[in-house]
Amino acid sequence: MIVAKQPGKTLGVTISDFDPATASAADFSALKKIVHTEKIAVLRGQDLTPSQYVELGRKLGRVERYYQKMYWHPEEPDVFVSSNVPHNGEQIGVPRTGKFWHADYEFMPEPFGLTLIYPQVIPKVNRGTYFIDMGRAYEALPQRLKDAVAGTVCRHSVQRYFKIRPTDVYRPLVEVLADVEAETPTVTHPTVTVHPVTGERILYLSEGFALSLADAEGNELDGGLLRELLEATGQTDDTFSHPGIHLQTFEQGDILVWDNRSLIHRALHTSQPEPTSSFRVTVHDEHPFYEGIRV
Ligand code: 7UC
Ligand code: FE
Repeated sequence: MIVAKQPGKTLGVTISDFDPATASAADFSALKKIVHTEKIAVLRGQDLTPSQYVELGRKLGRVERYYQKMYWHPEEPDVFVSSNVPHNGEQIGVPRTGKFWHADYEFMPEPFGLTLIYPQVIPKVNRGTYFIDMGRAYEALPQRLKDAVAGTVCRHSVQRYFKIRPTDVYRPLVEVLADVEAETPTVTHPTVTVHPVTGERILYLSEGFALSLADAEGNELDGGLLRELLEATGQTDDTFSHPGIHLQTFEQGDILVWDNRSLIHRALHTSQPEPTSSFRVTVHDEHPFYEGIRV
């Protein structure tokens, strides 16, 4: 495999010769290893149909289909569609997804290790996705904050970024919120998780989905600590100039594969509306999401 660092970037590599149709089992393992260590692999020059794309996901592990139908690709339910570009004259998937810091499925009991994004229609002005490596972010915390989070847990929910469904029109928000809590009850994960492959400690929380921290006995901690952690890791920086923030750009034919255990991400803010569409496939690899996870 031809693997190259990205000039001027501290995160991610590009792979210019990965052909999913001919890659061996050893190549798929090597790719996963690269994702676990380099955090982002950009597979260049890809030209896959939605079903070939899902096939690529299956070569990496067990594909997780998004729990809400309104995101599904009409022909391939294992493809999550983020799009504001009509498909055969109709809305396909959901527009403006992920415009907040999060890890995918952070609000679920068992998140998946790998996220793949295959941009289809790429904006000309605002292209790219922001990432923060929360393993490095943990490492960089002052000792005082490392001590404060030791042994704590974090509660996560999709509630603030749940997208109103067409069937929610005219319903009271309180009922929609009750639906969200019934379908995706608030989950608890350790605030600091251990990566099953690299052994890194990761500060597993985001501005979008983290609700609160609690001590080992389940007593909720003062909200100030969560606020401080979000700030220290760059998640409250609306100029996106915090040193921990990495902007990953892409071109037509790129597929991004990233480590959803270590990275949080956020769709780029678009100053003007532009056509944009991307296909996502998500995969559980052969390792637990974090060491000691109860499944
Ligand atoms: O519409 C969205 O921003 C999707 C988000 C609520 N969930 C994506 C995920 O995989 O966690
Ligand atoms: Fe996402």
